[in-house]
Amino acid sequence: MNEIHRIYGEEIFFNFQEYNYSEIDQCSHLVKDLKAGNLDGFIMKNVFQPSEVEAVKSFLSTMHEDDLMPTPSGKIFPSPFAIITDTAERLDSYYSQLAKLDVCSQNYLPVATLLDRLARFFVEVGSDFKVSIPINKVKGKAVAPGTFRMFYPSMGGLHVHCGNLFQAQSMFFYSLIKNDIEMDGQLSYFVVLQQSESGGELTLYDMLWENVKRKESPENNEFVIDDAGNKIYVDALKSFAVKPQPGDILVFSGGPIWHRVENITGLSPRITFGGFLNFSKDGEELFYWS
Ligand SMILES: O=C(O)CCC(=O)C(=O)O
Repeated sequence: MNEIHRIYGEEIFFNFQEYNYSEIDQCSHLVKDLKAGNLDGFIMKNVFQPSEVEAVKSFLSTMHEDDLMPTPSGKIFPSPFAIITDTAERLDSYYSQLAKLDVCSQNYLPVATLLDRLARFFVEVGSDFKVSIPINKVKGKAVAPGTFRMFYPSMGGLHVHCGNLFQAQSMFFYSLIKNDIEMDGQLSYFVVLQQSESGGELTLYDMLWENVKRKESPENNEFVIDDAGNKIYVDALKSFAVKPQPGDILVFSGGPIWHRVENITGLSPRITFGGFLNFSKDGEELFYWS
């Protein structure tokens, strides 16, 4: 059988590594390495068994369309923090969606397994940190640990972005968080539940937040704007691709590294459960959320 290449391209110019969940005992330093900048990303293979992945997908297929929030390239559940812009109403709507995820995890073992294993995984790879989900100080409740993201074929994937841009755009959300989260250099994570047959890979560009902090519009997928005001066309940049497989978890420096999810060109949607990670300002804690 041909070996599946999860990290590929002419030149892998960031430090991206692959591990297997069977060797998790030796991986407790990975988050520390990401924080120190010695590592830029890693794929932990086979964190979930194929039967566990299938069970979560079966659960998703039973969800009501109304519970899935449309996005430019598919659907998301529960609502992402980006919807909390300024009003209490939006905060209520965020929490009413999140309550549905809580109900699902109480009633469906596969969802509980997903959330529990993920929490354990972050402790395993981030053993130097206290790991938790941030608390919203208005509601006194944790925010979402992650979101299910469905990317449908031919809808364009996820346009070029980096996490620091999102964090800068969502100041209101962060002002409502009790914990002291760093506002730069966040990490991204996602669990793959279904890969598209073609397309859907994550492209990482040789371009960092320290030089480029702007886009013309969120929709633009061709160029970004550097600190001197020049347009940088992403197709002209060096890049490589990462395509973790169902059951794998990818964690990477999505805050500073500009990246995008390629258009899905196969028939099957790409399905992930993911979010972001960052440290407390004193560097002692690790938070994850979406
Ligand atoms: O959920 C995904 O697959 C996309 C992840 C991503 O682009 C990000 O975390 O910034």
